[in-house]
Amino acid sequence: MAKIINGKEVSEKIRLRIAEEVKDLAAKGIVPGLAVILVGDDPASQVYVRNKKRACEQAGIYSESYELPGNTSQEELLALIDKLNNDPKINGILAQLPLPSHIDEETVINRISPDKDVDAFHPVNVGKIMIGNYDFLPCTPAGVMALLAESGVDCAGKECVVVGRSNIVGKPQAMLLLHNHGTVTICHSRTKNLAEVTRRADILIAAVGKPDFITAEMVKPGAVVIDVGINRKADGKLTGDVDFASVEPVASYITPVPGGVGPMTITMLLQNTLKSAKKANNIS
Ligand code: L34
Repeated sequence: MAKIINGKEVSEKIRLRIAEEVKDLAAKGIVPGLAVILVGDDPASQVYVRNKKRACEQAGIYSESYELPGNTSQEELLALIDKLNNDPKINGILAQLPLPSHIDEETVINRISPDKDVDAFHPVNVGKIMIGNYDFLPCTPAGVMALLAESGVDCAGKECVVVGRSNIVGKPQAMLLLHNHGTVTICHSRTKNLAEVTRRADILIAAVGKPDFITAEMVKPGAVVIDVGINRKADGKLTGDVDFASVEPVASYITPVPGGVGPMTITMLLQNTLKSAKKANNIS
């Protein structure tokens, strides 16, 4: 029987600390500000953006949200980003992904000022993470590291296997595990004998985007299993990349979906926005 890592509970704890710091800043006349841009009406993105707005409110962070129609042009979106880059009320800018197919995500990410890039997707911030001297950590991988730390799981010397190689999760996740002294393997769709590799993992991170992809046979008994996936089944229910029912009895720790990594992604966004506001005001 695995211990369930409760991402909601860990999130609440960290968000209280953030709210305290925001209050201290407010006493100095500083209010951190986040702008969230959503283009189109993808229902999942709408839920995530709503959760982000609510989390800002609860933490005392000022937020603006721009819900733009699906036919918004790239030029219009870039013009909005330029405006927000120059707005002193705004410390963080986030363009919710995925963007509609007529908009080039890389162009949009590159346009956000690295100083306000609270997603840490801009090449300048990605490069800083590679070197290990960063301002912002990407929210989802940072959320995973915070869950591990809060659960008392030490990565040093451990076999860490990341399944998935996206720019948003897999690649930066591997780098953060490496910074924490893990021995890191990244698996992907061309990996041979995947189950053999995942079975080596002391810490297994699933970020594939395929429902219930990681099954018990792929998990070493006693492994720590972190499920980054969030998939919607036909009946509308959420499920992760891990087949929770079969893996839970094998693992030592496991995160649920929902209520695992998802809330932590938002918590790390609040943390980055706070950090950005402090940096803009020369507060360490
Ligand atoms: N730019 N795009 C940008 N930054 C991000 O950090 C994201 N991501 C991912 C998608 N696109 C992005 C998110 O915000 C995924 N993501 C995200 C955020 C919040 C939640 C899940 C994914 C979340 O709140 N999850 C809840 C359940 C929500 C529900 O009911 O659908 C949970 O408990 O997992």
